Amino acid sequence: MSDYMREVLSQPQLWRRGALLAKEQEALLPIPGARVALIGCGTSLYVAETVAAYREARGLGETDAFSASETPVGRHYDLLVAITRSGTTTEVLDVLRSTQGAEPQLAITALEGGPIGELTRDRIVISWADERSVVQTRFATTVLVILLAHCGWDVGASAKRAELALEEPLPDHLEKVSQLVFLGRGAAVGLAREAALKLRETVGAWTEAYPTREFRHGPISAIGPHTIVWFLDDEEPEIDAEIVATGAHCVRGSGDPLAELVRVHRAAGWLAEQRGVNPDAPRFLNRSVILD
Ligand code: F1P
Repeated sequence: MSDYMREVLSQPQLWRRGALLAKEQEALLPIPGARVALIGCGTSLYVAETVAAYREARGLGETDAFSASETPVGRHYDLLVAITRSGTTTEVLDVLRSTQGAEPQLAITALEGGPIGELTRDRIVISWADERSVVQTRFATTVLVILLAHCGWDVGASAKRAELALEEPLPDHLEKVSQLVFLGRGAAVGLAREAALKLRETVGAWTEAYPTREFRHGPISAIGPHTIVWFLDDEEPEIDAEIVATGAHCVRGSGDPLAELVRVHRAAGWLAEQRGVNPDAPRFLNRSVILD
């Protein structure tokens, strides 16, 4: 079995540990009402987007998410949360360096020490969720559950649902389609983007992701029998008929977007196997992007 698949399968168990850690580390996590910015690159950016949408929807305070490289200069937040598995990503370290002293910072990482350890005082280090894979799954979703649990997400229910997602049949037509489009609303938008990234990283698939209501505003023109449109949540069921009318295949899962992401992780592993691709050796991708 690939490292990638082994790590995918370990998620529900790690999520339960993550939910406990959220309680233990409560003092480091954003207090209600605080203005918070979350930053990251790649997978970590989509984790940031998901948490930002959920926290704000729960009325816990203004929450922004930025790609580390595009973090606006000169804004003030009560807390800057940097998410980075490797703890070495240049753009993330640059933001931490340039905002040091201006606002409190929290790093969530898998790395003990290293550059991130030198730069930040407050850290949540989850080396037990680290991965051998270049492609992130369980580190990212464990960070997600720590931050979502802190905002009231029922992680126990998602972990149970994810256990089923590890067994459930994968969607039909997976092997035949050439385009996969992921949709969702609210917190599921970031998860849809993460789902799309996973299939690009593992099998180089043509994937896209949008907020569900955005999909009618152009992207729907490009789909047809060659497409699976896969919803991470159960919102907006009335759009399904419009999708089916194009000839595309519509997939909806349990409605729990975190658990559905796990089904997407499995789909990526399965597709890799079908196509003879090694998910542990993604094309042109490194564990961390370190710029000169
Ligand atoms: C983020 C990242 C991942 C990507 C790949 C390379 O790194 O860009 O999103 O999937 O694994 O690294 P990090 O800052 O979270 O270590």
